[in-house]
Amino acid sequence: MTFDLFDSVAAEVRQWQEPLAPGALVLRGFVADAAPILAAVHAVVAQAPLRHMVTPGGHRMSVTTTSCGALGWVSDDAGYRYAAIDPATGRAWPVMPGALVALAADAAESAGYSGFIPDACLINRYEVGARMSLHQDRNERDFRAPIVSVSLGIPAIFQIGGMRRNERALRVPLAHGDVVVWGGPSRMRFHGVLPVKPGSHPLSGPQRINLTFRKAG
Ligand code: MD6
Ligand code: FE
Repeated sequence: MTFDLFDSVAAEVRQWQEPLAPGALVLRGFVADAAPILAAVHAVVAQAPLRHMVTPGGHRMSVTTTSCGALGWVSDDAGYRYAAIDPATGRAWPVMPGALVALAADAAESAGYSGFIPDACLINRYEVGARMSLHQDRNERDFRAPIVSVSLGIPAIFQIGGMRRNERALRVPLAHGDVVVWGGPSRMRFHGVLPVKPGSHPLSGPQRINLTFRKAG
């Protein structure tokens, strides 16, 4: 007798959904096998390096960022936008690996958003202390598609607020393998990440890796 059946049942019962607001939820433990996802991320980073973007206000962001897919997210003194060419390399962004497209589509489907095909995947690396202040995602052309945000590595506290910056935000602890999806009536909610606390994860070391998938174009 083997424990295969037990293992697969155990893997499934560690996945559950937590509603956050209408159209927004956390898929706990959704990434069942993170190793191929992180391998795909490393392949992208080898072609399009992680770098600190600068906000239009001239502040260097604490996270390092790259992208894959037809469009990548960029920020500089001219503003936030999506671009087909990586300004760091002068080349198109790397093709979005199939494992990432499939993960995003599966997560969206599980959250009730069928037919989600991302054309942009932002990769953010948070080292200890890195954060992202409350903001809305509003540079995408079509707000009907949700945002799918995958957390890997060390934990972080995600904030999700209302449609105005000054509305009180929920604090949602996110662990390795959790996926947050927000769309529909929650698509324009302010959100952010509190400064990441020291920690270590067997697959990522002292880092949090966040993947955000969008339909940007
Ligand atoms: C996160 N990132 O890194 C969430 N939004 O956990 C974002 O919300 C985000 O990285 C807009 C543009 C870039 C981002
Ligand atoms: Fe965002």
